[in-house]
Amino acid sequence: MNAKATKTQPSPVIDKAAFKAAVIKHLHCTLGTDENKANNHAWWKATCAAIQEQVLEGLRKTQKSHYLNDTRAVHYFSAEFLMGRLLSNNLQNFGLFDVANGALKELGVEISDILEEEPDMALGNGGLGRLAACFIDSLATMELPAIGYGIHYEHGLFRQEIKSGAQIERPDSWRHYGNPWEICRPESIQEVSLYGYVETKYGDNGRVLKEWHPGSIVKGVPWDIPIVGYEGKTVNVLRLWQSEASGYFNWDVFNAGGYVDAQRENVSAETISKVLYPNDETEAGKELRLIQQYFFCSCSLKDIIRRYKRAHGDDWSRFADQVVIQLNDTHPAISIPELMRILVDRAELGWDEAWGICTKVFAYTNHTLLPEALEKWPARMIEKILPRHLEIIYEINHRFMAEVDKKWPGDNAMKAKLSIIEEGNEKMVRMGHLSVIGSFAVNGVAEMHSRLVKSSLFPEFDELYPGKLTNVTNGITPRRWLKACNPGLSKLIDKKIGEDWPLDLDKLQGLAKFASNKTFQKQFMKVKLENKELLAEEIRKSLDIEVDVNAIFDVQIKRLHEYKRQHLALLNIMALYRRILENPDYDMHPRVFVFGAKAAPGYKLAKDIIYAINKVADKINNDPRVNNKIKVAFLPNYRVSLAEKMIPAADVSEQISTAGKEASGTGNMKLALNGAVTIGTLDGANVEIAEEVGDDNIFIFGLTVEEVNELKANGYNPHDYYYKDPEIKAVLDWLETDYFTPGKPGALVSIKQSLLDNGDPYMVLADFRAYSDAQIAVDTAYRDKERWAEMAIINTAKMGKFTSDRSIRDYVERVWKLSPCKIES
Ligand code: BZD
Repeated sequence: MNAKATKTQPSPVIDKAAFKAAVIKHLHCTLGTDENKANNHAWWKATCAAIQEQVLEGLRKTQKSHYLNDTRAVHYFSAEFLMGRLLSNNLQNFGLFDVANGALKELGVEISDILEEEPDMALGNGGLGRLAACFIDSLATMELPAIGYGIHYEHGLFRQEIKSGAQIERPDSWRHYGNPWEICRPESIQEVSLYGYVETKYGDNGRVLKEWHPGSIVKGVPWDIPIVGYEGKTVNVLRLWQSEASGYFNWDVFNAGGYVDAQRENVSAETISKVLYPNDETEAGKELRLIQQYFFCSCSLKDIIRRYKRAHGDDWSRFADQVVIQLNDTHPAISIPELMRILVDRAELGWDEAWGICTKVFAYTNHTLLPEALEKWPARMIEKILPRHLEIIYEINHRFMAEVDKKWPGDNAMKAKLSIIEEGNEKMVRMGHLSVIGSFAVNGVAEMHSRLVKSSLFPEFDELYPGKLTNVTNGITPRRWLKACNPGLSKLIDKKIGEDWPLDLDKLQGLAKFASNKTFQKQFMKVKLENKELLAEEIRKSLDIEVDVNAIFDVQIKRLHEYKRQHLALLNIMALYRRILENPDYDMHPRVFVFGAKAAPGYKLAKDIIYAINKVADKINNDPRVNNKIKVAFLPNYRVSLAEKMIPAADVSEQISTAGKEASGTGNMKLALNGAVTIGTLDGANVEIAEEVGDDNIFIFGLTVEEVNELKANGYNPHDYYYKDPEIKAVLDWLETDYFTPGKPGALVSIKQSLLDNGDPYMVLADFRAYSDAQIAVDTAYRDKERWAEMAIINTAKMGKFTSDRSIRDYVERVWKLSPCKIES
């Protein structure tokens, strides 16, 4: 099987004149305006409508080919898809970007202006959601039959405003003026049951039958977003479910008594898909969140089964041959008991047959080891919302406990450890255990992470199910994250090595031999400089800060979390500032520290860190003594479309998480691909990036996982570092004064407290000196312009491994066993 796509630049399906005519037609007939009246928003919509004609044609052909070939397909279940904008991507993938650009120019419209009109589809928090978006791009590009299933949130991740330095959350209304890409499919509405009770009956042959009498039923309305593969041949679908009231109310349940109060507490149908939960890496345990999960899983499974039955009727024997479902973390894990319910209670299959199917259908990806992020639901909550599912979970667990007993006879501690049910004050259902038990494959997202999944998260499962736990290192789509976002560099690469690298990223290797070529270095760094000029303009517009484009652009973009250690970067900035104040001749190359980060609204310390970065920025940016050696820019509302502007302009990529905490990271790959040099710890995929680029082209510092564990085991005391290192002490003490927050002493003290009184859980102080020294090494390296250019080029050249096409190829070979399907025209 060769799922690796091969060809080069897509050839345009229509020419400039035809595209121009299509835009005008839609301006007139779809939007009811004309060339004289149209504003940028109308031009944007008309352009989308023009390309959507091609998109829908591709979609129809793809669906027909998949149907006629009765293809096995992967169903990517994810509560999040962080899609960003689609217009530029769709134009690129059809090879129509230049055509559209030319057509719009003739109409007096700048394409860059209208691209800015598109609201981001921010239906995700961060890496996990963006990974899903990159994966569906690769799946379509590689002509693999695939559907993404998720939730049609009315409000995506909140919009971040910064007021007096602090994060304010505002609602995101991405569909407020209509979304030109999505297609509503009322013909495929599904119904989802909630609440109620389970009745036990006995069938003719004494078989126990369970009937769930739901308390309420909601409708799931599917919205399809076409996903255009590069070259525009396969157009797959992302199907997102929106909840609606069905009008069903079970008077039976109501009259059964005792339900009056319970019903009053029930969530209303429309709220289910109202808003994306903004917490990453913490589990909130909210009822609505569980309902969201069940809602989209149940709709999606029913949709899959409907499609399967159309081809195979009631013959379940081929279901697992046709269907594989990838669970993006445990958020869709409730699918496992839901499929069991459908098979056992509805299709009336025996338990063993049903379980046999189930465990051939599901595969699970783990994205975190952080204990607070591992999902657990109170059994009582599941019982209230999904009473039948709790019974099924107990039955799965009962049978699993028998397996455990066979392997470790009489070992009750082992049973308690591996059980799906965590006993305690309140019984909890461990969704990770359920996912491992109910899946045929489990993967981590980078070599090191997968090793830790095996050795510290699920070691006994690895023993019990040898070969089930595996690795698939994450990847990113080079179409969005180089070709589209960095046209200058893309064109330079095209000229140097040809145009087929977006489909075969290993081709970038071909740049390595030019890494020491002075002319190529100049060309490469000229593109970088132009990208820095664009970002400088963005910083000026957004923050009214002037930055020097000859400074080092040092970029840290990711969710704000203690383990990602934005505060380590902040402490170093403060230390540099202090060095300059103590010695005005302190020798450093000017540097602009650029941040982008959202904090979960309830994560106090994360918000305090944002506030601190902004307050320190205010002070430093306006202090003439700094003499422009340091600028700090916190760009508000970090999102996909902002990342597309920041990444091409980065010289330095900050990947400084505590070793063992970042499962993979994907921003690290995007930045390196665009020629940024990484300063990072040996964590997540940084390890693999270092392997690819070589030790001379990356700045690795800090404790290793083993050292972190050893230091913890021996009793880590951050005070040791505070008292031994005068600079650490001075910088932490500074946070307690009102130097950065005039008139408000103590406004930044929570950071100091977390690092001293709270034991510095992520070992910021232990890594500070190594980090600060590594930053001096970066500074020195940057001053050697040629050496730096060589490093930057090598970084781009060696990122072939991190295309999401390679990740998908790994999934196809190790997990999904899928074949591509050619689309007949
Ligand atoms: O997943 C991230 C990890 O932190 C990264 O290391 C990794 O690269 C990516 C992709 O594998 N995890 C998340 O992004 N997690 C969430 O966004 C999330 C969302 C809701 C609930 C829990 C976690």
